[in-house]
Amino acid sequence: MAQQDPEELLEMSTETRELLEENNLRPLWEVEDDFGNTFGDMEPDIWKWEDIQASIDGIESDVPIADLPPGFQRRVAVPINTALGNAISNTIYVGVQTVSPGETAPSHRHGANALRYTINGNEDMKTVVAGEEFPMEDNDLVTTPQWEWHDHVNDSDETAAWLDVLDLPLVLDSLNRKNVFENHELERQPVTKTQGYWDSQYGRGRPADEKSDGSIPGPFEGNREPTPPYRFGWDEMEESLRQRAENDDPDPHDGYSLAYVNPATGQEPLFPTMSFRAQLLNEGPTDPHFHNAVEVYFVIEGEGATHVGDEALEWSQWDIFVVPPDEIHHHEPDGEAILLGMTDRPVFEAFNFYAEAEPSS
Ligand code: 1HN
Repeated sequence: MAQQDPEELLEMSTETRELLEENNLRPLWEVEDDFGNTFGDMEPDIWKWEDIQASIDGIESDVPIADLPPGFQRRVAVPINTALGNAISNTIYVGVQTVSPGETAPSHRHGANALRYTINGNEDMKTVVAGEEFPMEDNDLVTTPQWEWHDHVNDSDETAAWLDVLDLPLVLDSLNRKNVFENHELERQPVTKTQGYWDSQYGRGRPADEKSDGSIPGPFEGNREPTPPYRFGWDEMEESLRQRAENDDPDPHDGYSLAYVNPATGQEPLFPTMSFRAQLLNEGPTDPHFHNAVEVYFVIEGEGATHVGDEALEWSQWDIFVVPPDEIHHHEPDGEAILLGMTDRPVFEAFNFYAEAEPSS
């Protein structure tokens, strides 16, 4: 970044320069492009499921969760964008986690927002969030909002695998804060709600009891995060996607796209920091565009390629890939495909800083 141009150095007397240096001051023209840490340019990249699978199988057979160092016990393979060195992007983290039959990933809570997107699940694999057991069936998405206790309990006879998504690099790297963290005193938090409780608070029917002062209480009775604990069952999401494909016009860039809305607001984004969409692509290539937000994709089903600049990321089921900011990209499904699209766009929108455009041809 900002190199010190000898001519710029000439603009100040040695005396002035020393004076500034002694007082920890610098002239703006020497720092204007370099106000702090910068990340290397993120590269487009893809992690193929067969490689991820081999890796998670390997660590599953080598490392029982109980053998992980106390403190933070999760068995996860984490895609690393080599240009960054610690995660897939500088805002969104993804990892692939496994829990073997009979294992528990112990209860803890933290400041970062998280969600699970189930790859290999079943009704006896449960992620317990805020007192409720949420079954993790294939393609279900379950939120773990900030500071809610969560543990993962596999009462089935099959290994479960899912995608973890957190806004962790945003907290740790971009904002340079700690992910405030606490372990529960118990391995499994007490289950204090019946299954479906959080849906009774945030689903289509909601508490309506009037209080003595005439007001109707808000549904949220736990911590006051902006996003509730919630399970988006895949059956309903897929049905809505198919309805869109039957009746609506596709978006030129995203195909038939369905937002996971925040149940508290009925709108995107699901978290203040991350937005999620299921995208059905079945009408040939999408139109190229670019934007300043990052996009991370997980392939729910189908095959195809996403062209990013000069590169073609060729994907099939359960691959994970990343489209860096400002890169011109478009999708080219081979027949029908469904992608889970994840983006930090809400962070840009909060600053009124989001921009997208189509390339001038
Ligand atoms: C976490 O809490 C989980 O609860 C998974 O399953 C991955 C990565 C970084 C920090 C916290 C989980 C995580 C994580």
